[in-house]
Amino acid sequence: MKVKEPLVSVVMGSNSDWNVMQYAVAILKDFGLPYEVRVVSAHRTPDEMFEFAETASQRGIHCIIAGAGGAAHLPGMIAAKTTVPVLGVPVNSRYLNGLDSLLSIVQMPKGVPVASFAIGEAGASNAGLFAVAMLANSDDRIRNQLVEFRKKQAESVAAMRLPEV
Ligand code: RP5
Repeated sequence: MKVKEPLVSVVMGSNSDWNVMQYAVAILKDFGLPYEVRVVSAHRTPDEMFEFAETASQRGIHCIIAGAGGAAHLPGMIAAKTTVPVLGVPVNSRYLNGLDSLLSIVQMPKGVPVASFAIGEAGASNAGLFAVAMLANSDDRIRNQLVEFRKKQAESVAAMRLPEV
């Protein structure tokens, strides 16, 4: 889905992050939230990253979901250049399985926060749901959708059956 006025921005340091970040996008899509998706690299395209972060607020972006792997400085650097809330998703890295990404994102020094999520698919999906929850505060339609989503999850657990022992 591509719309003119996105409320949520999903950014990632490389197209290799898409395997994980697609789960955030899937949630935004399911809830019908207007979003945009792009690749912005903190170390390879720093000027574009600054421009993106500096203009996010005036473009009406309510929150930014930023995924990165390795020395995952993208969420923190974006947060340094905007007051729009940044939700950081640690992407599984090639050698340290995303532990490096997690620590890079979660260990922001005091003063410039980044909300940190779990490594990989769960983190990306939950970042999407967190964005939904933020927007639900001021939109009854979204809030009702979120309540329904939680209800369906609860029903799926209630319907779970275990093998006979
Ligand atoms: C980071 O480096 C990206 O977020 C990605 O997770 C990682 C590897 O990037 P590629 O070498 O796959 O482009 O900037």
